[in-house]
Amino acid sequence: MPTNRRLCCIRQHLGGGGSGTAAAAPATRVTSAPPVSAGPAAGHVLFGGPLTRAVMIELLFMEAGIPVDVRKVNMGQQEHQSAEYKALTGSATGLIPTLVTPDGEALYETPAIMLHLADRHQLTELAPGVDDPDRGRFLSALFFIAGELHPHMKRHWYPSRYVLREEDEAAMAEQARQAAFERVQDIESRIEESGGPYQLGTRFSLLDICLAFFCLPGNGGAVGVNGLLEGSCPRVLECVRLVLARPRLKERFEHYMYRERAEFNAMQQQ
Ligand SMILES: N[C@@H](CCC(=O)N[C@@H](CS)C(=O)NCC(=O)O)C(=O)O
Repeated sequence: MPTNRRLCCIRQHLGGGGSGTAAAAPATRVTSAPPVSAGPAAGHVLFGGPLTRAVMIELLFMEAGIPVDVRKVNMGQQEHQSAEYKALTGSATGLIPTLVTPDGEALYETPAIMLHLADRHQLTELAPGVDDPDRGRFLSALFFIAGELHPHMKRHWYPSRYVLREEDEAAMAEQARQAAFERVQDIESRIEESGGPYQLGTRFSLLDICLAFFCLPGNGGAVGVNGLLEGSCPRVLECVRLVLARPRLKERFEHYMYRERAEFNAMQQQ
């Protein structure tokens, strides 16, 4: 669909083009139903849902204190594959998340969205600006997570997509987990080089939110399970612990880790 038509379509779904920000809105407003269509929005609208990486973007909004309207897409019921969601996001693959900006632009790819928000809102404490000496290694680390760590996690979570025979699925999942683990070991070395405790040394950044998401304790099938990181990646684990304890993020992380699975399951009953 040509961009202009798509923007038009998104505006229609959101009840207007919107401009400016929703200053009076609470920092995060979660809409549960109806998920994909739904209501006017003047600020950012994040199409996410339980157990998706949209939470990383939500956490960035929270850390920055910027309001966002989160709309839940029911992934278990394949809502991300619906014509409505695909039209809304202008994507044939229907991946989650999509961020619709106040200008009606539909943005995709989680790290790109996070970087864009940081640049646009000058959140230089979360992402070093273009003139900052830390920018180069920040970008390397961000692209490493997006291009190296994440694809292996996806292989681990969806092994059936990568094998021809069902009996190879378990081996594929394990091989992918090992490959992801090697990437996390690289991150461990880089934290050590930087002096820690974060990926940019003493400087917390959005990189650490991304790392925490992939290395959360008990994050269904992530590299943290089965003790792979314990004993071998103490710096990564310490970084994750610090991120989880951040006052603005703590509650959302806890919800993600301990209650979101139940929420995901409940949505399947609807
Ligand atoms: N590279 C994309 C990946 C998006 C992605 O894989 N999202 C998952 C949910 S966390 C999804 O849509 N899964 C459904 C599927 O792959 O069919 C990003 O970083 O945003």
